Amino acid sequence: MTDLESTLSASLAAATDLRAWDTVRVEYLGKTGKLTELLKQLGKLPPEERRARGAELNLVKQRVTELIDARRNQIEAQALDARLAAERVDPSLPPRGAAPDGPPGLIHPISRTIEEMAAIFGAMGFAVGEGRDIETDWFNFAALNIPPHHPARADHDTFYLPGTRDGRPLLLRTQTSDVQIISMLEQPPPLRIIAPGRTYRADHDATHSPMFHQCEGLVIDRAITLGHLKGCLIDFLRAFFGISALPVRFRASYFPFTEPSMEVDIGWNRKTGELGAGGDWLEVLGSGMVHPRVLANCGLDPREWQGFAFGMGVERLTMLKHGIADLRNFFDSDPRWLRSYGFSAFAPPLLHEGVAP
Ligand code: 2U9
Repeated sequence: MTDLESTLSASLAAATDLRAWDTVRVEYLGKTGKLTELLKQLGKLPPEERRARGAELNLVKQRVTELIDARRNQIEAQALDARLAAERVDPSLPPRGAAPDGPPGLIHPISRTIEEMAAIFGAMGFAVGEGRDIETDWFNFAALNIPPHHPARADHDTFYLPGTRDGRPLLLRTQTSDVQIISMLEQPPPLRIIAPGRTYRADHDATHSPMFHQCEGLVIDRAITLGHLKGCLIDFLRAFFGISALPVRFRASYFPFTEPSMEVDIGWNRKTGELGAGGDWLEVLGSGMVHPRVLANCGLDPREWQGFAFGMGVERLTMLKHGIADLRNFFDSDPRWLRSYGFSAFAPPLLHEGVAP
């Protein structure tokens, strides 16, 4: 090791942050740095000495660069360790202001259902997408082939907001379909996404809340058929309700954004409310093959790409799964209710048995 390298090592050891490190780097490798100056001297040597000295200095330069780079990595790693130690989060701590021996916080059943949906569809290769609660009428209606005079567009059903974006009226989204529209516009197919999130409709009674949650889904690929739709939703419903032989029925319906469209029912017993058997049918979600006009609106050629879509109400599925009778409970923020219907943050894994690989 040359003298230059030993003094460099000492200076680097003394540099404990990136600013000090950079000063040392410039002192050696900068335009007028120690090593740069030595290299400049080469030209003044007689040709026969220049070769040997040049080779020697190149090796020194290589080692100096290695020492300097290694110290940078070390400083960065130490800084990261310090940050990780300082920012450690202990999720088992009671919330600030709560009695230290008070009850722990619980996961709201709506959040839990969304996590379960993400886990089940995630196992089938779906990603979770996010959109915007405030949308324009193009993303919420026009792109979805919902015509200008469709009743859903009326302001007694939809919350319109003052102002415009891109010259189009603003509203609170009535479905999470903006997520799929954005994905189709921004990402090349194939696509598999679910879109859980808040939605809004001008409706308020025992079974309707002006803000509620939906989870929609979309698959776009070549040669996607109704068979894929049925297999996917049957697997989802059986996994979600944890009933491996849950009867599932597809019933023809109509939505402007899918053709054909189908409502999906599960078997239950109307008298006892028990799911899975009993000879009665209960509607749980809507679905269909994406309308060619919706694909074209998002820049996809319907002769090349097909897909299926579905939509479900998160509150409704949560009420059915856990026997919750009144929708309003979800939004009352009553800790006594949450203590009996909430989920521990440390609850066991989200996946039920029986999700198709
Ligand atoms: C794109 C194309 C098609 C999503 C779909 C439904 C059927 C449906 C309701 C269920 C209960 C909403 O919460 S609810 O009131 N939804 O019946 N939704 S197909 O179709 C799409 C979505 C995005 C681009």
